[in-house]
This record gives sequence, structure tokens and C-alpha cells, in this order.
Amino acid sequence: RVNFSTASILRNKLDPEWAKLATKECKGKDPEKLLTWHTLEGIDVKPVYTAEDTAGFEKEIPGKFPFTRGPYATMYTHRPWTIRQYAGFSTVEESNAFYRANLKAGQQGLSVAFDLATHRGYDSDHERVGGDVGMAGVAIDSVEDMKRLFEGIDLSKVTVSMTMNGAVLPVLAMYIVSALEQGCKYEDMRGTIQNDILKEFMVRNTFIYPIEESMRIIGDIFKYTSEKMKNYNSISISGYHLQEAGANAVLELAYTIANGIEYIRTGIKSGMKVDEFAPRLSFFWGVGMNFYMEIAKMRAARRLWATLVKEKFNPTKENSMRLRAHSQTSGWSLTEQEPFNNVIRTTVEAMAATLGGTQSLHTNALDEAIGLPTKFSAKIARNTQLILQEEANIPKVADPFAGSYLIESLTNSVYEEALSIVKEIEEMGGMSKAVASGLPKIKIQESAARRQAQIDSGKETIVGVNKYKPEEETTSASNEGNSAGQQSIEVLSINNSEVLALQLSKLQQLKANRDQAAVDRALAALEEAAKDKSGSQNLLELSVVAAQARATVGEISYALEKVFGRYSPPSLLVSGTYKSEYASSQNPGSAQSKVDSVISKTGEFQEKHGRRPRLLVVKMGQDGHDRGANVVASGFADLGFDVDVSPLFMTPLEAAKLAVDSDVHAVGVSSLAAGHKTLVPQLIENLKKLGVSNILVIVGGVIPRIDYDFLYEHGVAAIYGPGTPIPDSALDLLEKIDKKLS
Ligand code: 3CP
Repeated sequence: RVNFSTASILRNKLDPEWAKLATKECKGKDPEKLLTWHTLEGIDVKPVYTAEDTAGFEKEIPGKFPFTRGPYATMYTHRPWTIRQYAGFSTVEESNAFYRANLKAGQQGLSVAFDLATHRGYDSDHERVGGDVGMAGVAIDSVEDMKRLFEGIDLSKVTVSMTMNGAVLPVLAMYIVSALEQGCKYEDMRGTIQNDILKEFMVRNTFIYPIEESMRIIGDIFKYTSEKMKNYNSISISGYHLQEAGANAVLELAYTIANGIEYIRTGIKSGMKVDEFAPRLSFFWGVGMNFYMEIAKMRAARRLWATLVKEKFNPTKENSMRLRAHSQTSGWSLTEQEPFNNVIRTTVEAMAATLGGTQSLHTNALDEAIGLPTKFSAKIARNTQLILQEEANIPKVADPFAGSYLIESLTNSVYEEALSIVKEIEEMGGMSKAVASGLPKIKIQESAARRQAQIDSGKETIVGVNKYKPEEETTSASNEGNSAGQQSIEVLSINNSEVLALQLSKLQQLKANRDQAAVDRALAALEEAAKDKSGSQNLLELSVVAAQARATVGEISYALEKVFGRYSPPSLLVSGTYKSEYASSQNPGSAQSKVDSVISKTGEFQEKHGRRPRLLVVKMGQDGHDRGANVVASGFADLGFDVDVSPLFMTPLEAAKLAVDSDVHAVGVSSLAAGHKTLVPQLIENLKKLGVSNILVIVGGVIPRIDYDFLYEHGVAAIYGPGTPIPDSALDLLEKIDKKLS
């Protein structure tokens, strides 16, 4: 295949003939210095590639080890990628209607989004989840909900992916029971369960149990599905969330592959041979705006996985080494400002994903930085894929970028860089140990802070946000249409209290009509099996029995929680990265930067008030998306604020008490899961009840503009939407605190 050492040497050289021409065009300046692109991944991309850059590469074909060119020989020429849009909101009735309409309109597979209460293993009536029920996904409490979710959808024909990790046992069990009660046989159940808990500990935070116990659950799922559900993908090892949390392409790739290796070890530890389960491991990539890099990443990923699985586990089946992946265009790349630009971004990203050879794809809707997709925006997102499949002829050729001097060379560089990170993790004893040490989380946070600094300083362009800002903004408005003369787009809003009331009445009904003794027996059996450290009883098998008896998500999760405990992560924060990256992103000799001016203002504040401005950044409800919160917290700290970060999953009362105990000037709420209208007013109410009137509450994250007035009326001091540079929000907050104190 590749002669890496030759490739590495060649990579840094420019073709001499070209260099001569370029020097002339660049008027004597060194073209290498002038034009080389230093990527966030630490790779230097040259301005031009020639045959020299691919010298030493062996010829490869798709469908054959090491699968750089694709897992199948014919790729899309035989079967295009699956158009699989991720969706779920409100009640099972509403989500079911949405799925059926989408399937009718050209969508080919389902991908279910569950609400955060379900993710964290709570029933809708649990005291910690009120604001989350039905908001960022569909609410599921029992197998009756699950059956209704798939009513009229033949589970032996439509492949269903479920994004579920923490509460994977009850949710997968309920899916299995729903399929069986529909008449679907085990071997006809086709689909994917995300089930990737390691990345939850790194970034996404919807874990329930500690690492070791969570890995035992994964082993049980591999075992059960490999015996009974042979066509079911037992895991979706996810880089997507790492990218969304700020990882660059190389970090995303390396950590995902290292997670995959750890999962193979988990399967072997639970008594299987690698070939019994590895063919059904699947992957999931985020695809952002870094077009060439994303294509190279997907090609390098297949080669890296195949090579490492072969080397470490010596499988006999080719399929054990074949990496198949779903991809999602980047939610992070979407902007609240000028949301129609997001259609273009998503198209570019979808092209990278398909040219990179994805098996299945979700394209984001244009309004996802603002709120939940509407029917209108979902249609455009789906049509983006249909147009690529049926108008643009992308499926007509397998791996069309093969042989490109740039892409082959970049594939090689990404491979090498990622391999060295995988080795680092392996030297730590594998990913479970690395995760426990906190290293991957910190590395990803650093990468996120660096990127934010590049955007805030203008080094990285976001059209319509930090460059080419329009005079008249397009913004979200009410469903009725325009407001204040601005162009507006519709946003979907969910009535949380209606969904909650419906779920509560369904739960009551379920509990009144089931055989309670059978439920108690099933839950007791689960608890006993959890206690048995030898793991002789399969926890998924017992969860299926409990789901059949109509035990709820919360009850099944709690039976295990009683034994395993509920994991609470330590708070980790990077320091100094934002400030130093901002400084190095600036043009040399430019005037005092915004960062320096905020730092001197926080210094003046300290002199005037005797202490630094103090901010508590909080995450409330079950929303564990903490990239924004962490980036803001470390950015504000670099600007001279004292910053506290709350534990995840606070109730509004707990957050208010923490703010008072920490004696802060302001509480910054980060909300990405649509819980703001319930949770923020409750926080302010609780602060008042605690007798505090001088703590400002500010809000950031995904907040639709139509909710701004509602939040201001409830006492919010400021809202900083996506795209607000950190120095701007810091300065604004500083002035507001100063005014309040004066
Ligand atoms: C495909 N097939 C082929 C060919 N192409 N056969 C011959 N020649 C070809 N060229 C066959 C396959 O072998 C397979 O059959 C069948 O066709 C389907 O193809 P596939 O590649 O397996 O495609 P699909 O069923 O769509 O499965 C794709 C993967 C799956 C494997 C990636 O895991 C998947 O769908 N994942 C989706 C994950 C997802 O939706 N995640 C959403 C996360 P056999 O099965 O018989 O082999 S959303 C998270 C959002 C953010 C958040 O968390 O908040």
C-alpha cells in the first residue's frame, strides 16, 4: 500500500518547477511560507500536489483489505448510501406521524432521537426531568410507547437506528419486544443501536453507570445480538460527538478507533471470538466544512481500522476488518445568523461524506442552530441527499477521489497522525483507562478552545457571522411570519407541559393494568444478575423479560442503579489555550486585541470592587452537551473572570443554591436541549426564594429569537446566542455586573 517514510519526506517538499513559477507569481516571496495551510490537525497542506506526493502508494481496489476505498467493491453503483434522518420529538404519536411522512417522501431508514429523560434512564414523572420531557427527542417510558412509535412501520423492512447509550438496556429491550409483538423475527431485526458509552464519558455525558459496569452492559449486548439478532449492528462507535465537542479530524478519528479497539476487547472478555461480533460493529462520523480533510479522514479511518484489527486480533473474516459508517453533517458548523447559509454548508458536508464513502447519512436542517427542525426545513435537508443521489450522479463511481495527489497524500497524513494518537492511548492501557484519566476530554476541550479563538479573532471565516455580516439579519420568528421587518424563518416549538401531562397519564394507566408481581420478579432478577460479578446472566436478556412485563425505562434503569450506582463526572477545565491561540491568530503588529482590552477591564474591575468578576456556568436538566459551557468557562477565565462550573444535570434549585454558596456575580446558563423556557424561570424564581436579588442570570446556547422576550420578561439579564465572540459577551457582562454593583 503506502510507503509511509517516503511519503512523509515528500510531503514537505514543493515541486521545484512549480515553486519557480509560484515564486514569480508571488513576486519573490517564498510560496511555501505564503501558501501552506497549517490545519487545526497539525498537518501542513501544501499549495500544490504532484505525482511525487503519491510515489510509493500501492494500488488498491474498493471492497478489499485495507478498505481505504470503501467497504464494498461496487459501493453506491450497486446500492447508494441510506438516507437516514435523525428525528424524534414530543410524543410517540407525533414522531410516528413525522417518520411515516418522511419515509413516504424518500427517506430510506429511521434514526430515533430520544428525549434526555429517557437517555438518562428516568421516567417522565421523575423529579429531575420535568423540563426535558419530549423536548430534544421523543419521550419513551414503556414498551407501549415504543410500539406506538413504530405503528404502521414494518420493522422487518425498515432499518432503525437508535441513539441510545446510558439507558441502552431498557430501550433496546423495548425495541426488541415491540418488533417481536409486531411479528418480526429476531434475524429480521436490522438496524443499529448507538451503545457507545466511552464517548459519553469523553463528551456527550448521557451515561448512567460507572465505566466498568457500562462496559459489562456492552459486552452483554454484543453477546445477545450476535447470537439472536445476526443482522443487527450492535454498536455505532461515534466520532461525531467528539467533533461536535471540538475535536479536530485527527483527534476524532484516533479516539474513535481507540474506542473501537476497546470494544473488541470487551467482546472478547465476555467470551466471544472476534469474528463472532466484529462484523457487526459500525461507526459514525461527523462531517464538517473542512472538505478535503473530511474525505481523507473517512478513507484513513477504514485503512486504520482494518490494519489495527488485523494486527491486534487476527480475525479470519474480512468483514471483521471492514469499517462501515453513518455520517452526519456538522451541527456545530450551523449558524443562527443567516440560517439559509446552512443549506449550503450542509450540501458541502454531505458531498464530503458521500465522496468519502459513507454508508448512511443524516443531513442537518437549516434551522438546527435555532431550534428543532420543521417539516419545511426537514424536507430541504432530505432533498439535499436525494439531489446528490439522483441528480448529481455521485453514486455512479466508487471512491472518485482515489488517485488524487492531494487526497491520497492527505489520507496518508491523517492516518499517520491518528495512528500515533491511538498508540498513545494503547500505551495508557486502552481507552477505558485513558477516559478515567480525563486525558481525551482535556485534549478535545483544548482543540475546541483553539478553534473558538481562531473564529473570534477572525482567522477562521464564518460567512455572515464574523465576516460579510448582513445589514438586515435573517432570524427566527413566530410561526405567523415576519417580525420587525426582518426576514424570518419558522421554528418548531414543543409544549413541554402537554407532553409531560400525556406521559404521566400513560404511566398511570400502564401501572394500573400490568401484572405487578411479574414486574417485581423481573426487576429483582435484574438486580440479582447485576450483583453477580461473574456476569453469568445476560442483562439484556433479563431486560427483555422486564420490558415484556411492562416494566418502565426508569424501573429497569433503577434496578441496576441500585447495584452499580449513578456516575458523577469530575469537572475538568483547560486553561490558557483560548488566550494564547487568540494571540497567535492575530496579525503581527495589530492594535491591542479585544482580549487584552477585556483583561485590562477585568483588572480595573478588581481594583474597584476588591475582587474579580465571578461567574458560575451551569448546566441544568439532563442536557449534557457541555462544549459551549466549557469553551465559555475557559475563555472567560482566560479573560480574568473567576469561573466556577457546576456539575452536570442540576435542578434549578440546586443551581440557585450553588450560585449563592459560591457568592457569584452572575450565573451563565448554557442550554442546548430546548429546556430553557422551563428551567431558566425556575432558576430565577429559586434565587428570589433564597433572598438573592443581585445575581445576574445570563443565557447562552440554542435559544430561538422568539423566546428572547419571554426570557427577558422572566428576569434574564442577557442572552448570548451562537456566534457571539467570547470577548464581546465578557465585556458586556462585565459592564452589567459593574452597573448592578454601582
Ligand atoms: C450495501 N450493501 C451492499 C452494498 N452496499 N451489498 C452489496 N454491494 C453493495 N455495494 C448491503 C449491506 O451489506 C447491507 O446488507 C445492506 O446492503 C445495507 O447496507 P449498509 O451499508 O449496512 O447500510 P445501512 O443498513 O444503512 O447501515 C449503515 C450502518 C449502520 C452500518 C452505518 O450502522 C447505520 O445505519 N448506522 C446509523 C447510525 C445513526 O443513524 N446514527 C444517528 C446518530 P447486510 O446488512 O445484509 O450486510 S444521530 C446522533 C445525533 C447527535 C446526538 O447524539 O445528539
